[in-house]
Amino acid sequence: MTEIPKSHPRYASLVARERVAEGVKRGYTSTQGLIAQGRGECFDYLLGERTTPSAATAIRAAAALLLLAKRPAISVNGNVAALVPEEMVALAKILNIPLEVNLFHRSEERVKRIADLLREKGAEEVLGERPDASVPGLDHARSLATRGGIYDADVVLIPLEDGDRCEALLSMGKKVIAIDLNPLSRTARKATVSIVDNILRAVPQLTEEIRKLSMNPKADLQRMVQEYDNEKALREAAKEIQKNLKEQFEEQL
Ligand code: PTJ
Repeated sequence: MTEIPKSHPRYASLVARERVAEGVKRGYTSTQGLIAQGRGECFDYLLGERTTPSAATAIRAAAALLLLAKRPAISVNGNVAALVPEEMVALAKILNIPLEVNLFHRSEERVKRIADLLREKGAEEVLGERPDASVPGLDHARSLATRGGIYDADVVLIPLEDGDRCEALLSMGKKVIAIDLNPLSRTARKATVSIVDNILRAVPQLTEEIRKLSMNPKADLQRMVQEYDNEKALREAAKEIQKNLKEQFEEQL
């Protein structure tokens, strides 16, 4: 990987870019994943590259939803594997559930490489190499699912994807948590809880929030989920973008 000096003003963003480029070289990430990263970077810039108050609220609601779930599941694609493999393993561990590799640009080789990477990072169980079920209504590889994993889950975390799987999972009666920097994406707009934040910041905070809330009474968690309004959170994210842009330009005038 290219050495990025810590003093570089765009250090975090450049390191993330290097990780995704390295993911392509090592065969975890699709070449299309580079474009997805670019789109994410752009929205992160507009949001001010920080966890906004509305994203923090969404992270809390997502933590409560995952703690209340009977069978939560976590989906991992090529970008997620390149950016936060250890952090996804830590999240799966605190929830005591497997990770499931699910790819849009699926190749068996890439699924295996990602599963091996997650195992190398300490994952106890990785699903997705032998899918045995299919999410109805989808005619692409993302429909592939595993019984005991995404297929039977009541709550599914789907980071970094924009498409029709969110709706298909909702149609199966599941609740869906998205992590997506683009508040306008189809997935963000349809999900039960959309965390509009960079996955690099969101996943460690989600794990920490789960740890903090794990001793809370069930009624408290239920209240947090009930009080959460995804449409409102997305409106807030759009307002944060407007506010940030305004401040940036006012400073320069
Ligand atoms: O590995 P595969 O084959 O499953 O493919 C993965 C990609 C990401 C290429 C595929 O799912 C795809 O094409 O996704 P989209 O439609 O580009 O959607 C990705 C979404 O993630 C976009 O809305 C981006 O804004 C968002 N995004 C990108 N990078 C980040 C992000 N959100 C949070 N954190 C990021 N670092």
